[in-house]
Amino acid sequence: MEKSNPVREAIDKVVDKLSDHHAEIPGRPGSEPPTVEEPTEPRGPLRPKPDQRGPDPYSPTGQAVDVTPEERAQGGEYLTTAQGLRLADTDHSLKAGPRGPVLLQDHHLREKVMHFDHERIPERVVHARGAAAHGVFQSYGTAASVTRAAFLAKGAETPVFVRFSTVLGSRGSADTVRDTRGFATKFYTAEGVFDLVGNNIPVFFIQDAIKFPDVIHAGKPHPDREIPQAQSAHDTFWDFVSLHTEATHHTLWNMSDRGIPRSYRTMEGFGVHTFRLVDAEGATALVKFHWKPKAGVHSLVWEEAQLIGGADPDFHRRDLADAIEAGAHPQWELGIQVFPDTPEQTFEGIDLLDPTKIVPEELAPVQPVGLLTLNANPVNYFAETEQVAFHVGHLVPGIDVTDDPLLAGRLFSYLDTQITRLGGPNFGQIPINRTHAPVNDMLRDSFHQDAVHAGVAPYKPNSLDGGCPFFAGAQEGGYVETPVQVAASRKVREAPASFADHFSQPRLFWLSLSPVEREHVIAAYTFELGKVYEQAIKERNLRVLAEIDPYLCEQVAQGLGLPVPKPVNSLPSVNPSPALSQVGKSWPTTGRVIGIVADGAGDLAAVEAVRQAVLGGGMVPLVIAPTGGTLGSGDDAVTVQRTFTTARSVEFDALLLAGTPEPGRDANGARDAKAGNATAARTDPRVLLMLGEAFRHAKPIGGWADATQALTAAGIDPSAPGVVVGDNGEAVLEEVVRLLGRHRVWERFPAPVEPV
Ligand code: HDE
Repeated sequence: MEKSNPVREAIDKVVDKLSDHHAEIPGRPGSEPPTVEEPTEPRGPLRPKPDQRGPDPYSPTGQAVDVTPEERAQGGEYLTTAQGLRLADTDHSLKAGPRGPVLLQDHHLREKVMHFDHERIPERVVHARGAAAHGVFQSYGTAASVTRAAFLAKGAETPVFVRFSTVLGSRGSADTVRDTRGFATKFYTAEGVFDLVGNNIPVFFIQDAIKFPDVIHAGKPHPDREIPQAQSAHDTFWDFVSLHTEATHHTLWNMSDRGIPRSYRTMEGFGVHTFRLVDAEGATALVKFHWKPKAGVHSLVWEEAQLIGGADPDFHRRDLADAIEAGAHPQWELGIQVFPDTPEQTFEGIDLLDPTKIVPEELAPVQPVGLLTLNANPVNYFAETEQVAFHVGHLVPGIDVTDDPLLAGRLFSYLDTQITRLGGPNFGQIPINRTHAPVNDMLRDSFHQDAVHAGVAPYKPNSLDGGCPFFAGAQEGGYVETPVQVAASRKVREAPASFADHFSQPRLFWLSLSPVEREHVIAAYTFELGKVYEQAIKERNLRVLAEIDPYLCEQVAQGLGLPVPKPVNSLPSVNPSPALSQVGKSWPTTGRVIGIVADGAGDLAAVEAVRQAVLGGGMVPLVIAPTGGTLGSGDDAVTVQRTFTTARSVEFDALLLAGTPEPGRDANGARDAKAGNATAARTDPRVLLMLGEAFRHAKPIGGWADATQALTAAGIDPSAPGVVVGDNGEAVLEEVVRLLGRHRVWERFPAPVEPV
């Protein structure tokens, strides 16, 4: 009789739970190899995966519509035309004889090709490449003292749709480029849609919306050859940012590790502008919005980002979808920094209307107000991720805008751009954009009008529709603009004097980084400016760096082989904000990916125990073996997810090496020719490459039994920091997971030589 083992039982429970999700996903841990039969007769569509929930079906006027899952997906037994006519053939055009000319009367042919010809819509002019997910926002109620927004009341739960994006690249570009990331959230609140359209960097390149076309024209590829794609490492970008020095702060963030996030799940988000909150009595406060990832703020290293750009250009998109599918639902806390709404609109001397400035958290703590959980992947990329339209002007009672001149321009742009992108003013009727609040507007007609409006008087005042619809005051949940005082002044094209400070906050950011992060900044500037052709542009950028920090400037100048310029101004005196550094903290490891290199002759029971322990810890184990299929056979067989050919180190947050007890012997110590071969397989150049990269990228590496052999063959000192070798796989895993909590083995990066 089998002995009961409580640990084993606990693990089995987790695996069972995960298997529910994985059961239908070929090759995922815990899944059975699927058997897809060749269909021979009509049958219903495949059941949607549990997490494939479509957007909630609402009619254009807000009523819930009852739609079966089959109706939402491609469904039904027979192929039809768009008019519902059943079709007998879609493989051949109608012809006058098998070799004869095609007949114009073939409606199916004309309809099919016509529709295909128009499948594409213009991509977003910025933020074209993105990935999105559905989720829920649960309010803590802590913001209720400063805002009357219903979705921020205690216990409120609001459906959301979040789209992450890169800014510069086109829709088909790679995910891991150095760039700012968009973090846009649509809250389907009971009072109407609220959109928080933010970025993963808390400041922006420009202070006034009128400069947006300039900065984007400079950042996009060169107009003649349309290169480079999705990167800032080129002349026009560096030309602009060195001449328009209000861009310095944002550019410095881009050159820091923030410009290459590990995952969308490990990014912070920022509303950037200051917003105005209004409570039930009409009292106001100024706020900045922050998203704080529960998984911590983590980045790639530059070489890793570049390798992934080739090996898996969809890395971030895949990571988000996989995590959600596996049940490791990403979470962020929404937080607010609250400032008194004074006539000056400054806090501790910082101009709150200047979107190139942050307020350090040490001066104004970020107060958590609710929890965002992403729990469902889109069903259809085009219908949801591509067609979603965010707008900073989608506000709800209790949230209002300020006079930030960048925000003002955005209020125009986000409506305007949809006319070209989504083909007309009715984009709010597209399912993903529909509010969950009842709609009763007097907007009529135009392209893509879905509604059949009843009533004869879409105007006010009217008597023919009984005077309907009526107005709602604040008491009825109406949106009433805050009657803030507007300063009487002359009409000018000018910025306030405080906007002229372009260097104090870049220096603040620089000083807040750990030595390792500063070295990464230096390497990034050296790389990017190294790609610039014009000497004058490089020199001008060095002059900008001289205003931030002499060491930064010197190091980059040295890398470029150029003289070090002297600063024009004395260095601003600022206090660092330790909250801005990503190094030195420990974080949960849920959802992180652990590669396990194994082969047929190793101790498969140990491999399976480690695999289960990784799963039990809420992480994703991927077994990497010489070939696909399974390792071993029968009940003990371990499913292989990656082969030496398909795996690359960059896919994993940590790497484990399952050793063979002794080269040339099997798990029981008996001589075994196959075991000897297996050891050779683990010194395969592809495995050594994987180990070398994982080591260089400062990832935790673990191994047991004879794993030292492969480590040595890869040129890795088994006693180096973050390399864990032992006899027992599970004990090795425990230590590796502890190291992974710090994200990287920071000690492994070359020690900086910065003078104190
Ligand atoms: Fe945007 N921005 N932006 N932006 N932005 C767009 O809107 C614009 C700015 C941001 O996933 C566009 O629907 C202007 C700041 C995100 O669909 C467009 C200015 C911040 C997204 C537009 C800014 C953002 C956009 C393109 C200067 C961070 C993607 C397609 C005044 C706070 C949303 C679209 C998504 C998208 C204009 C500056 C974030 C053209 C004129 C600052 C996350 O309307």
